[in-house]
Amino acid sequence: MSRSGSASSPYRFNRAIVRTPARSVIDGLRAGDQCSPTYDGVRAEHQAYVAALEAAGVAVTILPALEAFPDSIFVEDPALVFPEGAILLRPGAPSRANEVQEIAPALREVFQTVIALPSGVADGGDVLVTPSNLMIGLSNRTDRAGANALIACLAEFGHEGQIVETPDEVLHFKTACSLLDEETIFCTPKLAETGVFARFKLVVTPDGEEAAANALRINDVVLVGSAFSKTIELLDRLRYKVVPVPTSEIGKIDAGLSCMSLRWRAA
Ligand code: CIR
Repeated sequence: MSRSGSASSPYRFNRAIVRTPARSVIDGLRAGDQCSPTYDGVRAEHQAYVAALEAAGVAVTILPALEAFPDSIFVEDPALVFPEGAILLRPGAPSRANEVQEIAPALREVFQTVIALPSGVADGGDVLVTPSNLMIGLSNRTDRAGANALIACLAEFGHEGQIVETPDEVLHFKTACSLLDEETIFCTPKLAETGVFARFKLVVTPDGEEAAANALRINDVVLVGSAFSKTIELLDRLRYKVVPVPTSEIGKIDAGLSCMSLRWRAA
């Protein structure tokens, strides 16, 4: 397969939804004891991200900030979207559960079919869309009940789900991996060692740059955190068109590049 991808490829997008960060983003969840990001820093990173999506050919809908939900900038987690419709998820962090009601009206405006996960918990950050199926990582945010319920929801859209394990000490499955093209995954050495990506070619994150694994392929480019110079050099050498985007502030609250948008290809 070429590095550009076919029309139905999982990274050909022309629409995206994002949400403006709230001032409360400084209180966003984090697993470690990292210091808080600044609001201005997150806002600047968010603006750079939206500009990168637009430059990649995506029309971006920007939803208003939600002060009551510090992590609501991470719209990837409460829903999954496809050209055929959307699935409202059940985020695993209690403080994020009601983000679903907040994003639902925006999804109902653009998708004729919107279904809701009936049980369990599941975050969009645990779902990696590949050309052949959707890999669903079990994590602290996605349990087996949620993953099984999600597989049933995916079937309604004609998609297949596969349950996999998320390595310990990472928030979401996609914290540790991303799709570079239809046959290549970029992931941490720890995730590579599990063998879960046996059907793919693998590119492994350089030493000390494991956090770069949450890159984002959009159309012809790969967005990569701008602090990850070894990753940028590596992917550049492999002839990907790399677009560095700043992520050091959102990184303090365990986020990366996929988290800040819901993306799909509209007809
Ligand atoms: C959280 O813990 O939920 C947020 N601070 C970060 C969410 C990142 N989302 C993602 O990886 N999909």
